[in-house]
Amino acid sequence: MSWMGIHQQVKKEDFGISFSFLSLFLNVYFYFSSLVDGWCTSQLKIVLLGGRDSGKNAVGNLILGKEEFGTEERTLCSRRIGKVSELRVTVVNTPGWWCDSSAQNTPKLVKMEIITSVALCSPGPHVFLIIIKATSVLSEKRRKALEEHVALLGDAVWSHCMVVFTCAEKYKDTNSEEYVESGGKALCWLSEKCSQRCHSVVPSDNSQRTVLLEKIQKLVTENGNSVFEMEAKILWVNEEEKREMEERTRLRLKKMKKHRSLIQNKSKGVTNIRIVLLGAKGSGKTSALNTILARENNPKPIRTVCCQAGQEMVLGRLVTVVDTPGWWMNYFCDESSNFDRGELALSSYFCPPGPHVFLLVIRVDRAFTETCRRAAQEHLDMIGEHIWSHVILLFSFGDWLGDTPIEQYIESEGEALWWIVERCDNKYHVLNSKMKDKEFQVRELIAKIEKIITSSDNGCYYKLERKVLEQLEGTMRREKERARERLMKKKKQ
Ligand SMILES: Nc1nc2c(ncn2[C@@H]2O[C@H](COP(=O)(O)OP(=O)(O)OP(=O)(O)O)[C@@H](O)[C@H]2O)c(=O)[nH]1
Ligand SMILES: [Mg+2]
Repeated sequence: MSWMGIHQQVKKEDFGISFSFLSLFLNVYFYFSSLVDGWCTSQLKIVLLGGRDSGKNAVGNLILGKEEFGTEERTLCSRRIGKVSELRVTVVNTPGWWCDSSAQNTPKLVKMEIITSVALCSPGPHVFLIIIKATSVLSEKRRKALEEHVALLGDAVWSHCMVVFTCAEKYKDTNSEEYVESGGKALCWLSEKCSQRCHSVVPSDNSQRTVLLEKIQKLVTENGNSVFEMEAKILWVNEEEKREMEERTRLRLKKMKKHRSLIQNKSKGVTNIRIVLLGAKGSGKTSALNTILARENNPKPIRTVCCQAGQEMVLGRLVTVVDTPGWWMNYFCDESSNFDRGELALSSYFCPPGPHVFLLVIRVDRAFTETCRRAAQEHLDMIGEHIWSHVILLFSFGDWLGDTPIEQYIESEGEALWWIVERCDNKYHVLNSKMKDKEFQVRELIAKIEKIITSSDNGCYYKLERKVLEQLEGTMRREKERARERLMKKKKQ
């Protein structure tokens, strides 16, 4: 098989789970590919870095001159190879981070992929393009997030970096110097870090490709055609962590497959299901309620302040879902307001005689840190001691995972998430509230809930205690009374 034949085969590939055979194949490929690269001087290897929605896909497409990268969110690197004049160009796109989010809050999966991008350009990339949306302000917080994510590749990376501003057609006459000048301290810092190598493009305008490639070529020449060589230890540790994560993922997938077949066999006719949604603020609770009850999602969601119950017939069952105000992701129980704590404690009473399950909503597009874990544990413990046997983890933002199995996210995240998965007896489900056809996701969730209900003789719901209810109701009534009095007083004044 010719070398080009091999290149054609790997031309379009997303690199996620590389189980043993694939891993072996890739290693052999990279080895030989690096030999070939040594002989061939007309090579250009580019890695795209940047926050989410910064325009990485569009810049990749502009460089390669065709629609090679899709617009959907991804957790994995994707590599495309194309020919530009006599140059063989490799472009590796990396998953982006949330612009305001520190590296600590970025899922481990994404961080591992950013490092993997270098391995996908063996023997190393010539250039890293840092993509920034020209219209977004690079605040100090965003600058710091960018610095932390680029730092994953080691200090030496900066001499291979160039900033690319992506802008709309109407700004095509604004050049990069103007962006830097008007962008404040943070952008000046970035420009300096990249030795003033900045360029602005309108990605939809193909005529801008040549100038962009010339700028890239200039950087390559300045670096004496050398490629970026990452510290071997970083790559090695990353490879090792990935290998271990893949092995754990394989085992978990096997276990869950067995589990799923048991669910299908066990399902019995349940006519009434009661659910309480719990989770951090903005985790996707209200969207989950709408998805489960087959309601339209509000295009401009508003924060849930008080508990609210919704009820619909879903797949032949009467389903009640209680939405709750959440806790701040990094706040422990004593830092939450009395009001929020009261609402959480009362949530079960919105679906008498008590919920069959609590769905603990966790976003998969964020890291699940030890602080998140402690916050969740403390708030759930506050609701009730015996709550845990009724908790199912509901992973929201399933669309962000793309084709990556949730098991890979779980296994990459580490101890804090493993603890909570274990605490919920490995009961979890993924929800993608942005998907058009959501029925199959709900069907599977209901099957999982029914398995919990039918596995116990007494219908197995979380029973409410009259005494606690009376106490809580009394407290809430007194608070409301005081609030009313204060309002009257204010009106009089
Ligand atoms: N892409 C994506 N976005 C989602 C998903 N679920 C929720 N969102 C978005 O996340 C944001 C917060 O969602 P909500 O459902 O309002 O979250 P919440 O937990 O009810 O928030 P609070 O009521 O403020 O605690 C909204 O902008 C949703 O559109 C999902 O599965 N995928
Ligand atoms: Mg809400």
